[in-house]
Amino acid sequence: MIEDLDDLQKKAEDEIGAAGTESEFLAIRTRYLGRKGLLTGVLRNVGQVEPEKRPLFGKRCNEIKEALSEKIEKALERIADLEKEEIFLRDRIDVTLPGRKIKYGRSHPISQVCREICHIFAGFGFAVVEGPEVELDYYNFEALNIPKNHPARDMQDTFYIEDNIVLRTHTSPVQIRTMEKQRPPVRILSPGRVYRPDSDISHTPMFHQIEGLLVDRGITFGDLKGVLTSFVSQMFGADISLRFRPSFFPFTEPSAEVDMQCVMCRGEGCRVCSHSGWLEILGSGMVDPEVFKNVGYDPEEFTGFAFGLGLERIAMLKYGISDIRLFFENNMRFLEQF
Ligand code: 2U9
Repeated sequence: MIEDLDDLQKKAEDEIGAAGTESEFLAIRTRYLGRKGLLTGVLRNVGQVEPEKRPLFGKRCNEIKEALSEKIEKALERIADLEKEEIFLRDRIDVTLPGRKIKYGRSHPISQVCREICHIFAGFGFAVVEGPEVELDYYNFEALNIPKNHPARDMQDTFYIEDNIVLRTHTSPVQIRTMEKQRPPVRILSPGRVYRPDSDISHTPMFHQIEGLLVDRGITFGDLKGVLTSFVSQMFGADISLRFRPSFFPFTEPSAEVDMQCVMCRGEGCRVCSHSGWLEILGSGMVDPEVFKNVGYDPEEFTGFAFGLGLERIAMLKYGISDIRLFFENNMRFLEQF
């Protein structure tokens, strides 16, 4: 029996000597020292050994077990060390290399201008409200007092999805939806994308608008002038003069187009302002009583003003850009300038 143990140890040590990989060592460990291993099996059969030889037999068994175990564990440790070394060599970095420059992103100029305008009007107490870009004819035209035969409703001026459904041509539907849900006072700003089938140096089929609406008791044209004048002086400079030209929109009465002194030539006359000294920047007016009736407000009790401006136009004036299409080409050399 003891001789069998010597053979077993010799065989195991030969196998350990020949093994090289982690899985080979683990297999040897299982084969000899595992729960159903050869050495474990021999120990379990100690009852078959003559009683006087049992202590010696047990001692040998344990010695062999410890010796094999130690050899295998050492080999496994060596393999793990080698693996670590390999990973270290593979993943090591050259800390003396110059760092890679991080490219910072930035907001699109239209987003920057939008945020700036929203910020100025937040100072007057206006809240930002958004709404759907695919709109019902009712919200885009009907509720805004735009009659059935109005040219703006033409296929040439509006993208139709279906008979009754359009891509909104302005953000005014948002104000109608808000007034339907809420009683005055209303003080809202609605920025967003709008769509019109136009395409040239100053028109793109999709562009951005901001519209504002203020409704309360006793609101006058004087309030409109005060708010818009303060807005322009914060946006373009305190010394910029404004002029209000009479105009017409179906949803406001009276209506006015607002021009500011040319920011390029300060009113002297230049190419940008077509030598007039003035730049048109927004449209505005007192909300038409018909619009109030459509949302269930009593026009005898409430008055209000509204205005609308094109963000691309404001950005073009602010930064001296002459072609609107630059905003949509994603040319990095253009965008990096803002
Ligand atoms: C409601 C009532 C009235 C919004 C207004 C304008 C005048 C206007 C243009 C500016 C340049 C459109 O982007 S643009 O082409 N807008 O001139 N917009 S008054 O009036 C409203 C809006 C909502 C309920």
